[in-house]
Order: sequence, then structure tokens, then C-alpha cells
Amino acid sequence: MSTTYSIATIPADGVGKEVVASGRAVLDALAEGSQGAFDFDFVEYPWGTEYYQEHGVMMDPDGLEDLKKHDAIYFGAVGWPDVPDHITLWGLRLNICQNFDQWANIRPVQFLPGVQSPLRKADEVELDWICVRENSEGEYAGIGGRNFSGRGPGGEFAVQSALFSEFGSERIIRFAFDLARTRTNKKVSCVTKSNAQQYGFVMWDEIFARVAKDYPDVATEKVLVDAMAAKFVLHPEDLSVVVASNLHADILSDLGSALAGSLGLASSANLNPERRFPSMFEPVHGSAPDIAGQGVSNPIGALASAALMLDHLGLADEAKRLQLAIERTTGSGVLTRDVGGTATTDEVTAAVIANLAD
Ligand code: GGG
Repeated sequence: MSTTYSIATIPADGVGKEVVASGRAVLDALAEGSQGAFDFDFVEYPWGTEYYQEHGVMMDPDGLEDLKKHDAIYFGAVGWPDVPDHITLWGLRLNICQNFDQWANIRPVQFLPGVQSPLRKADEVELDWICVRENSEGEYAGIGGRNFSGRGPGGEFAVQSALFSEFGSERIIRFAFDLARTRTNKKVSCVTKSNAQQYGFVMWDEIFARVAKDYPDVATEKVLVDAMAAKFVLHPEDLSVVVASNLHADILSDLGSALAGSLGLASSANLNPERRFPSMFEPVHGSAPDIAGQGVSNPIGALASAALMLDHLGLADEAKRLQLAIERTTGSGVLTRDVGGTATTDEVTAAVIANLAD
């Protein structure tokens, strides 16, 4: 019996359109090769900055209801220079993440064969770690405002508060421990700035220490975010699962992917682990207006995100197959220019499809 997975695609802005098209082609090729075992029904949504310019909103107001019908969401990138980034981000990506309670954002830092890393260590040891980003609150709680003190010019002030709930912090920390248990290096690094931010991060650290007691088989460490940035560069071999707040993990995961060779390689999953809502899979990178439309964007981050989506849909063997095809492709030197090659997006896509064959 064949299973059809309904996938909402939201390419959105800039290179998001190119890399989602690449992902669709690869997923279609996988389905074709499954001899009828499974198929994908893609429904594409035209939301993004162009939609905003036409309709005054980043997505259809009924769009969330519509998205609920799908098994997963495959997302491109959001943001374009014509509209302030906070409007486009909150109007689309964060609107979906927060309304669908996609509270766990998984961002693997993957070192691929054939891709040169600026880290000397990458030549000596195998590096592989995962950033677990709290994805529903923290610095992205949207709490604050702008006002005037009434003191005339220069009197405007702004408050941006971070919200850390015990419930929200504990669930992401437990998620990180559960993930660490599935890995060879059973270790969780807890990242905060609890020396300077004396409420939310202090509570986060306390919850981490409490939860750690339930996982005596998992090693732990507590590292300030600035020290963790240095550790990413100096001692990455010591990392396995890194759990951090919404903002800290966003910054650290960009650093991680740059250390792996390019932001264009980084994949991510925005998970609603309870499966009450669809989860969303997307490359970590943004819309890259400087190269959008030229056909040279790196599709690997989007393709590796498709592999995470396959795993989430229960197609674990297909996820492994896609991941292997990605590694064969980069290993054989088919690389876009951000990682030192000359291949186009379409050429990388075609190579990955060819490499899906056993
Ligand atoms: N594909 C990821 C994406 O479009 N990101 C845009 C962005 O600006 N994200 C900021 C954030 O999520 O913190």
C-alpha cells in the first residue's frame, strides 16, 4: 500500500525559492525510486515579502488553518531588503513556529566530505554536534515596546524583555538530554549568560542541574555563551548536544555552520514534538539577496533539512539514503561557490539525485 505525504512548501524569499525547488526535485526522485511505496503531494504557498507588498500581510490570515492539514512544512527563507526584517520574520516564520508550538529547533552542525573547514581540528578528528534551540520564548517572546521619555530629542527608549518559563525551559532541556542519549558522545552542554542576566538564565541553569539528575548516564557542562563561542572554535571535539536559548542558539548555530564550511550547508527542524501541529523543516540560511536569482545558491542546507523531514515522517531509511547522497555529492567535488566550487544549484541537485541510486 502506498502512503502519500502531504507537504506544504513555502519557498518565501530570495534563494528560498531555488533551494525549495531543489528539495522538491530530490524528494520526487526518492518517491519515484520507492516503486510506489510512498509519494509526496506538495502544496505550494505564495507567502513572503512579495505577497506582503501586494496584500499587506506576509501570509494569508487563514493560512495557519490551512497548514494544519499537512504532514509537514518545507520552508525556504524569509526576508528581503525592501521591508524591515522584523516585519517579515514575525509575519511568517515566527508566526508559524509560535502558533504551531514548534518549541524544539534542531540544528545539526555537519562537516561534509570534500568541504574545507576553517577549523584545523576538522582535519584531525571527526566533528559532529547539534545545537538545540529553544524556539518558543526567551528573547523571542515579543515582549516590550518603544516609548518617549518626554525629554525631547534623544528621549526615545525601547524595552525588549526575554521570557523564560519553567515549563518552556524544562521541556527543551529534557529534549536535549533525550537526544544526547541517542548519540555516541552522551553529553549535553548548557549555554547561558547567567552571570550577567540574573533572572531567566539563573533559573535555566537551576532547571538544567535538576533535570541532569534524571540522566546520570549523560555527561554535562555549564558554559557561558561567550566561552561557548570560543569553545566552538578551539575545542569542538568536546561537543555533542548544545542546548541554549532562542537567541544564543541562533547565533551559535550560525557560527557552527560557518566553521563547517558555509551557512549554506546548515539544516534545521522546527519540531512540535507532541505532533499536535505540523513541524517545519528549513535551511538555517536566510534569503541571500546578493546571490538570489543567479542559480548559484547552495541547496545542501535545504536538502539536509529534507532528510530531517523524512526522518520525522517515519522514512528513516530514505533519510539516511538522502544524507549519504549529499555526502557522496560533496565528496566528489560537486560544490557551489560558497564552498569553493563552481557548480550551480541545479548541478548539485542533479548530482544528489544521481547519488541516490544504490
Ligand atoms: N530559513 C531561515 C530563515 O529564513 N531565517 C531568516 C531569519 O532572519 N531568521 C532569524 C531567526 O530565525 O532568528
